[in-house]
Amino acid sequence: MKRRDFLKQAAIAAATPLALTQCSLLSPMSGEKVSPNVLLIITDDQRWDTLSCAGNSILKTPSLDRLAAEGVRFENAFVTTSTCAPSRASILTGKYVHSHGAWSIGWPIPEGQRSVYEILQENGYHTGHVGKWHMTRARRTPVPEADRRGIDDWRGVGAFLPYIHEDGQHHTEWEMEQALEFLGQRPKDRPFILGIGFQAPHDPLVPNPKHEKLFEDVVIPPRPYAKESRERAPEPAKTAGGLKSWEYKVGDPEKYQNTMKNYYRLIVGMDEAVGRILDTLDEQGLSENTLVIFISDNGLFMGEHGLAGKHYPYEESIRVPLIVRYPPLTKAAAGNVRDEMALTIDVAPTILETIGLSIPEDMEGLSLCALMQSNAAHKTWRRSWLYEYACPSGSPPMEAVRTERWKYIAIIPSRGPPSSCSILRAIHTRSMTYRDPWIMRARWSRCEPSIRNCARRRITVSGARIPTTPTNRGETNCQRRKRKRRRSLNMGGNERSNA
Ligand SMILES: [Ca+2]
Repeated sequence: MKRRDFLKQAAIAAATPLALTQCSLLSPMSGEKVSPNVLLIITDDQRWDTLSCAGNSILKTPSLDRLAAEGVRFENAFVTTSTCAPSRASILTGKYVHSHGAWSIGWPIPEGQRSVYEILQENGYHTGHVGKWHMTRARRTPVPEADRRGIDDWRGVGAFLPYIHEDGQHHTEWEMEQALEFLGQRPKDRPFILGIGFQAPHDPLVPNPKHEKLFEDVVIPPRPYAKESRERAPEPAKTAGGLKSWEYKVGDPEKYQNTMKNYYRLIVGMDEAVGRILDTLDEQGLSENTLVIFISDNGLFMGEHGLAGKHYPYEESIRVPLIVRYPPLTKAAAGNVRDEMALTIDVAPTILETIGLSIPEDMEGLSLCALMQSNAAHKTWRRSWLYEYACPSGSPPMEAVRTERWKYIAIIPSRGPPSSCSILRAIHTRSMTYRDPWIMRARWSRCEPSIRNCARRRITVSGARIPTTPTNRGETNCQRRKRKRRRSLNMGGNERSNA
């Protein structure tokens, strides 16, 4: 067998789902295997740094901290497209946007693409969805049945509802009640998947009145958003729409304080709702056999880079919280924080592998199961990935490639069909053809100069060094990698420079 064929087969074997015996619990009554349930929580526009367990010293998120302590948190989690519907479609299909084809907000998942709900439904699962969907042209309700891809118990909203309902109830509490009702009413003889699309903390920032006094006496530290940084914003973001958004949200210190505090208050409300749902899983005896995944559909700028939205592939916009808990897999690694790059497209493969179903060949994400089970470093995990954006929203089409240390951003000068965003994609996806990371790495090393050259031909290019950020252990990612390397070599002092 040729080395290339051997490596490819080895890679396929590595991607084979775990044996059911590893993932499933045995029923105490019958002794039979019990299929895992799935709870998929997606928040809206939540930055990665808005968890107390991720180092935020102002915002307290005890429920999500608990989930992280009992599961595994990915501190380098990213969206492959930073806007609502395309990102959610990537979460549900396990594919980049150029593959699933839902390029813009309000676009349904195209026919021929399957959501993870549909796959589980075909395998006997009871499926439910609560809250924001957005992969439909319906803004509120009703959502056409054809757009509810694989949902038995629909409690969804097209896109947005007012945060304060006519009866005075806050939308986050309504979403929580719907989730609790689903858990109470589900058929007890079948496994379930429940998706919750919390609208919080998306605009307009209207918190629950009971949280209005929170952070009153706190001054949120200013971010690097001084007026002059507005001048350094990418040219397309200096249009009237971009300026209006920036002025409205963070245009002066008072606006910045109001924006941040209401954003935090909405997250507090969401965290409380998550706590109630986790408690209900406990009460119903479901926690041990339920895979819980918590992620956001994109991050958000709060003035950084002169921006106050998303779309652009800078870290604030693409980096999101990601926590996974499934006790049969994560118990041995509970509380662990992984620094491998995890993506939205990894969610669906992770669900399928946890359940013991085959991952379809055309899914482009990787299952996170291997990273959930131990503290051991994963030597063959992805070292790069592709970012894509081509949504008619006022921001230009963009592509980026992020490696562990660098990012290449191409802002395409003229608006055009998605096919115009093709150069980085063509190079990167060609290198992704092989799941074998060693082959990919070899190809990638040859591709990097090409990407640089392609990118330089575009109108706006930045090759940005990825900033090292303090982790919740008080050390930077760079220091952490060095510590792990020293530990693996068991010989302190091997501090090869990362510069
Ligand atoms: Ca969003």
